[in-house]
Amino acid sequence: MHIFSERINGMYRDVRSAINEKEKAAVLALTKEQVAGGADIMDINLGPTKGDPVENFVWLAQTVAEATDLPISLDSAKPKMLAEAVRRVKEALPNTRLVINSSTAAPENMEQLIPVAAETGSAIIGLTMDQEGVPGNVEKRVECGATFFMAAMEAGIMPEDIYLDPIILPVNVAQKQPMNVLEAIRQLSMLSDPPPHFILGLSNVSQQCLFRNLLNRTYLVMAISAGLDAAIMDAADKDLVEAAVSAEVLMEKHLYSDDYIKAWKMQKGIAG
Ligand code: THG
Repeated sequence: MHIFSERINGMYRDVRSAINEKEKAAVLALTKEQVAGGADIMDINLGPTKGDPVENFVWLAQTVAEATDLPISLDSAKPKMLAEAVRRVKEALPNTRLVINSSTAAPENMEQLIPVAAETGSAIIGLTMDQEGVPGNVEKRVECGATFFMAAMEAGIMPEDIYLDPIILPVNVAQKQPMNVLEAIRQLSMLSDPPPHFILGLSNVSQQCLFRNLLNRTYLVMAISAGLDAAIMDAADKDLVEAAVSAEVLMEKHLYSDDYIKAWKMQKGIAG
């Protein structure tokens, strides 16, 4: 399971004010907390912050890199700015692995971002949508996922550096989507051997709902059983992380031992 930390996101008020004021302390503390919880990759998203977004990305990535050597995922829906930010962050942190989050399968979007992934040796996330928006059905998700995967492979990016994201939306506005997303993962898993990775912005599923943690945790386990092997999620949510590890033990992805949670932590080099 590749745990992408969702927490360094300007959508959260503490992170937003840290970026706006260029105050490192909150970002350093949150990064350490996410790493201690089991994060593998630090996703960073500016949210609605002030100032030059490229400069903000460089500042935020450098700050996160003061607290950890983990890979950093640059998260933005603005492809031109994101391409520039990835190049600049790579210059500033040449030894840090980067993930581009994300491209869609729209041609102009892929043209801006896939070459930057190839150039900077970065992994890349492809959303299974195009210029027409998020598909309402499984077929269109699968078609967009296949289009993105082929384009990335043609640019020389290896399957292990490609993540497909079938896009989960809040269950309270689109209740058919959670199952459509799982079916898209199952179908896209058959695309190639080895397959790409499958990722979701997990907390989207429970936005504006009661029982957020319970919905996140339940859906994560369902998605892992369909083939999900990465998620943007709160690594400080212990019950969530432990549910993911348990699901993977039950799928024989980790060897069972009586204290399998502790074994998993030791393997990752985190305390507990
Ligand atoms: N796919 C990909 N990237 C993504 C998403 C995705 N990046 C952004 C998002 N979706 C994943 N990250 C988050 C981060 C936070 C929340 C949801 C998804 C979240 N935040 C609280 C909220 O909105 O209620 C903030 C509450 C607060 O202000 O404290 O839920 O799908 N590739």
